[in-house]
Amino acid sequence: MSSSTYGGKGPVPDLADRYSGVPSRLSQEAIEAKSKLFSQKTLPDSVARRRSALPPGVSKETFQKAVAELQSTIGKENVELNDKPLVDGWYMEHPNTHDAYHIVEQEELIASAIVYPCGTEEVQKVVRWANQYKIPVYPISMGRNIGYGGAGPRIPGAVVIDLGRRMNKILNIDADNASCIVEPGVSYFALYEEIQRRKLPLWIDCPDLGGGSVLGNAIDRGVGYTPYGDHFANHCGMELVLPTGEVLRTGMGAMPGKDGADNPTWQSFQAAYGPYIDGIFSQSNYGIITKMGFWLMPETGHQSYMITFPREEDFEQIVEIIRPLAQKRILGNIPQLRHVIQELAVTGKPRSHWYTGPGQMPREVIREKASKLPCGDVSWVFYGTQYGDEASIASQLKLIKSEFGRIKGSKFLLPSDVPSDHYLHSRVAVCSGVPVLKELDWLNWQPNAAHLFFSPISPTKGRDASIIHKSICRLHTKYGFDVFPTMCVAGREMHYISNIVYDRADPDAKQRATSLMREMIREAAREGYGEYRTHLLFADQVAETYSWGGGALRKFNEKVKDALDPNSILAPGRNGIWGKRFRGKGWEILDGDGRNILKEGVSPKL
Ligand code: EUG
Repeated sequence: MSSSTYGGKGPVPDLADRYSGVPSRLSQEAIEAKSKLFSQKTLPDSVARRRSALPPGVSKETFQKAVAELQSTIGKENVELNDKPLVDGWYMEHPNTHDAYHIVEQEELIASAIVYPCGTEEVQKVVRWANQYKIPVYPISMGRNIGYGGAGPRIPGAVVIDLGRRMNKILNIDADNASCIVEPGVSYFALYEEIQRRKLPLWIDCPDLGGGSVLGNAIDRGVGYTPYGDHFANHCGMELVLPTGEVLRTGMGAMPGKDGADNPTWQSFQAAYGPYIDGIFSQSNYGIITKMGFWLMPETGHQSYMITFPREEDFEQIVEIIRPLAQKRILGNIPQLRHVIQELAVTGKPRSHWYTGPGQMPREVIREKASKLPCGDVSWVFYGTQYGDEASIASQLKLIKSEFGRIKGSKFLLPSDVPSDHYLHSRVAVCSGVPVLKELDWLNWQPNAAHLFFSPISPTKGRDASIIHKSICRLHTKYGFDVFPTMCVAGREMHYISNIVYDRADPDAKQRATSLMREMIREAAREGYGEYRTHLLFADQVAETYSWGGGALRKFNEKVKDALDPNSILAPGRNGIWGKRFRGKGWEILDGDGRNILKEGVSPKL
C-alpha cells in the first residue's frame, strides 16, 4: 500500500485483485461515488505526521525490540510500523491506521503498528506476544465500522491486528444446510459474488453498504434488511482466540467431528450443551473471533415498496400501525422509516445545492425541495419489502395498504412508479440480499464529510418514539445540525438511527457533534432509552447509562474481563469495558467529563 496513491485520486480497487474491493458489477458506480466525494474534499489527501505513536507506558526502545521479535515470528512484511502520513481515503479504500471519520484529532485514535496474522495460530502468537510486552492490541476484521470508530483503537498507540488482509477465505458454503463459515476478511460483496459464481439459490443478508465484514458486523450486532436481518441471531458457531492465547470453539464446534473433522452440526445448532456463551463475544473485548458460521436464506420472491406520509405529526400513528404488523410478522423483514430530508440527502447532492444558510435547513426549504422529488411534499417515507410467492405477497400487501391507508394522504409506490435512479431501487437490492453502495451518497451533504451515529433503542410505540424523536430534534437544533433519522424496525423495538453528518475540516463542527452526542445520550437515558451501539469515544458514557442495580452489569463485565484478560491487553475500552490495568486511571470518558478531547486528546496524563 503506497500512501501517496492509496485512497487518493485514481481507480477503485477491484474485488478480483483485493479482498476488500468492489465487485466489477459496481465499479462504475464506485468510481462515480468516489469522484463525487473527492470533488467536495478541501482537505489534502494526507499531511505530515506531527508525532509518533507508541503504546502507553512502553519506551521506544522496548517497542522496537518487541516489533522486531514479532517480525521474526510471523514475518517482517506482516508487521508494519504506522509511521507514514495518515490517509483518510474513503469507504472502499479505508485506512487500518486510525479512525478515518475522526471526531478528535486525526492522530489521536491511532495505531502504533499493524500486524497481519494468517490464521488462528498466528493470532495466538500475536496475543502471547502482547501479553509478554503488555502491549494493548486492537483487532479489526476489515475496519469499516463507519460512524462508530472505524479501524481506530481506543488507546492511542495500541497495535492493530488487521485480521482481514490475510484471513479472508470463505471456508465453506454448505448449500444443503444453507449456511457458510467465513474468516474476518470476507465482505458482503465477496460472499455475495461467490454464491452467484456457484449459482446457489441462497441469499446473504447485508447492511445498507456492502463493503463491511460479515463477521465483524455480526459481532458488533449490526443489522440488515431481509428476514435474516438480525446478524448475530443468524450466526451459528465460532472459533476464537482468548486474550491469553487459548483457542475455543463455541456451539456444536466444541464437539470434535469424526476422525478430527469439524463437527457436522457446527453450523446447524447454535447453543450446543451448557451455557450459551457466544453472546459474551459480541460487543465485548473478550476474544478474537477467527471463524464464524452464518445461516443463509433460501431465495424467494420479493416485492419492495415505499409509503409516504404527508405530516410530521403522522409519526406516532405510523409507529402504532407498524407495531401489530411487525408482531404478526406480516412485515417479514426489517423495514425502515425515514424522514423526508433523507430523500434530499440520498440524491448525493450537497446540502449547499439545496440551501446555503447556517444552522439547520428550515422545514419550509425541505418542503419546497421535496415537492420537486418523486416522493413529493411529504414528511415520512416507509421502505418495506414483502416475501414469498406472488399470492402471499399480494395478500400481505393488501393488509399493509389498508392499515397504512388509515393515515390521511398516505401514498403507496412501487419501484415502477419512481425513476430508475431513485433510492427505492437500492432498497430492492439490499432487501433481497444484494450488497450495494448507494447509501454512501448522503456523505456528500457536507464537504470532507464524516458522520456519527446516535442509535437508541425505542419501543415500537408512538409515544416512546416521539419522546426520542423530539429530544433528538431539539438537540440537533441547539447544536446546528440537520436531523437524519432512520428507524430500523425489528419488531417490538426499533433501532432509531440518527446520523450526524459533519465537516472533518471544521473543528467547531467536531466540537458541536461531540457535545450533541453527549447530550443526546444523557437525555435519552434519563427517559430510559439506551444505545445499542456507539462510537468508541462515547462507549464509556453509554455503558455508564446501563447502571441498574448499582452498576451490576458493569461489575459483571469487569469480572469477566479480568478473568479472561489478566494483563488487560485486548482492546482496552472497547464497548466501555476496561481491564484492571487501565480501570479508574483516567481513561474512562464518562458523562460530565471536563476534558476537551479535541484539544487535549483521550489519554490521561500518565
Ligand atoms: C444504519 C443502521 C444501523 C446502524 C447504522 C446505520 C442505517 C443507516 C440498524 O443499525 O447501526 C441508513
